[in-house]
Amino acid sequence: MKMKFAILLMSLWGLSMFASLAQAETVLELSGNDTMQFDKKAFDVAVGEEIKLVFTNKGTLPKAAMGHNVVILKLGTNVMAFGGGAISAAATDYVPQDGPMAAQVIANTKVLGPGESETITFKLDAAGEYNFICSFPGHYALMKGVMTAK
Ligand SMILES: [Cu+2]
Repeated sequence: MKMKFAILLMSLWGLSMFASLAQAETVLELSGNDTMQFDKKAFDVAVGEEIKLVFTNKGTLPKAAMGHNVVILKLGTNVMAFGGGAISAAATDYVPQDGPMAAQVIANTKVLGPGESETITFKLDAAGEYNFICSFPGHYALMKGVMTAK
């Protein structure tokens, strides 16, 4: 009887190991700083895999002056047009919530102040080069990078 229970426990453990392997996810870490820079400009990820992006503002300047966010943009989005247009969405952390620009956003963080961190989860469903930017006014020219899904 005890033996059967042990076997049951072992097989449950095996199942949970398998489940955690099947749900493998990619964890990416990115930060922004007071000199208006991301610490990384390029990531390689797998198509369809769950991506966990941990974004941290490592700066010390006040959020109103040097806040940062991350916006992952759909394939084919014009970064300059999006960055310019996003300025009008101040009430929603410079991420438009309706219209054609909202449809260009795959995922985004809020605008973070000094020392703040936020984790977002998303998937990239097709191979290609996805731009990411900070859409805080004036930052997208410097704060941008590419996430390549293969
Ligand atoms: Cu920024």
